[in-house]
Amino acid sequence: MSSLIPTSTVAEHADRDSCWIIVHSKVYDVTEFLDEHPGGSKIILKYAGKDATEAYEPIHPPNAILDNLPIEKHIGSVDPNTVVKVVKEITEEDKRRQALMDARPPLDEILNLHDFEAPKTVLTPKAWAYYSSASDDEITIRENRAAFQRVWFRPRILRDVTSVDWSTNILGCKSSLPVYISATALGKLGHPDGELNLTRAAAKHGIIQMIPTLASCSFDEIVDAAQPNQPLFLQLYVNKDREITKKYVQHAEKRGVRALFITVDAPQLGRREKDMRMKFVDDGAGAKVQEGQKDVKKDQGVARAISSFIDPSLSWKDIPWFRSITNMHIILKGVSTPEDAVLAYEAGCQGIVLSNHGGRQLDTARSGLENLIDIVAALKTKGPWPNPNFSVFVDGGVRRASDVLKAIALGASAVGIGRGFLYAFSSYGQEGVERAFDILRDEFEMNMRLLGARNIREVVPDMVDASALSAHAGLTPTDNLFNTTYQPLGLAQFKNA
Ligand code: 173
Repeated sequence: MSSLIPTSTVAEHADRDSCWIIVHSKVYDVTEFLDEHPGGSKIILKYAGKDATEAYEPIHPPNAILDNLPIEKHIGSVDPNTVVKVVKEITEEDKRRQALMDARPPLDEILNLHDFEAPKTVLTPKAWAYYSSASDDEITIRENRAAFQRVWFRPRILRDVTSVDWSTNILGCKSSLPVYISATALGKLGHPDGELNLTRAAAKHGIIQMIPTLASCSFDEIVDAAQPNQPLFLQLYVNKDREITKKYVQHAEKRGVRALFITVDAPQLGRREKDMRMKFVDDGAGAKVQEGQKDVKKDQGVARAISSFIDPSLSWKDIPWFRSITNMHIILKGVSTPEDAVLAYEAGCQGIVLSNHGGRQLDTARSGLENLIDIVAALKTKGPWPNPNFSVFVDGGVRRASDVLKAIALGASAVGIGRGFLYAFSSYGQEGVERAFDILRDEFEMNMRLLGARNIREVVPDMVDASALSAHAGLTPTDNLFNTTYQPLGLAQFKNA
């Protein structure tokens, strides 16, 4: 074993000519990486010769260094007891956020999933920009909500709805709601416990969590926090190095993950301008441009900065390879057309998620809800319906049990919610997520009674009128709660504004 490096030695490498940093007691020589760093060199240089763990952790997946820094630059370890934590100075912004945190609405006054966005300002501006942003003009993220409002209920009456049951089965796993937690990256941007808030809340409430490839917590930390036999799914970004992907997938299967959701709508990440602008402000990038530096990656935002490993060459030809490396269910996440839905079915997948990635990828892509109609019609021509071997999920814009019931009536097996739960734990930790589940449960009870459906199987196509769903122009009532929480895009900022 190599000997420990004194922190005084690390401190000698504290500038652009020789820059070492400490992360989780490991020492890295990042001198040559400085100009490669997607977040710019300035932020690394701030920690040159020092411990950067606190700044690193919330915005990097756990293996970011392993994936990006050649092994010979991993210099060694320091004795954790000797590391002087760089005490982050408390800024005015931190104080403002703490005051807001103290004044958050009490949890029992949070009555719906939109309410979790009311305290959005407790998030750092960077977190809010990353989580809330969507691509280009953010038309699709808003359409995801609006689409639900173009479907109307046709409730049935006098059906003895004394007892109603909204539990279901998702890919062979019991679920207390017809809802699963969809994958969202970088949970520690919102809360120090990151994705573990979801894992713990899901365990208590019988909900299934989809673990993101780019979680802030490591895959094993999340699985370790789960209860024995707690069902978990895995969202997969496919690495250009297929050996890495193979190892990751097989490890997940060994650890009991039940289904693999391969993201297929992100060969390149969308331009999320709120996120990109935040980067501009944070790094003082405007000033750097004036200094004549050409650090082209600095305006890419958090997500783009960490997504360069994703393989844009992924194709239908790869599906048999996935089948050959795992026995988990394979679901394609991000399908939008009947053509691709049928190809997925014929390729032997076990399901698809009709998703536009929360409006973060191709802007003006249609909503998953709207696509559901044509896709179900196409699948009906190919096999039994409902098909016990092929599930159709929808995500995007779901905030209410009524939204979920509309998707189920139109043929979805279950529905994914990403941001709703992300905001719940960002503002209130695990308790927030549990509150979100309770709220949904209440909404399911009421809506199913009023709809005349005693269980999920009784939520049928005749219970909705979707005739307006494909009308993209026309009057849709204003969704007041969503409009209050929705933050409009801003224009370019003047310097020193
Ligand atoms: O939507 C996203 O932000 C996302 O999927 C992602 C992809 C790569 C890196 C980080 C997040």
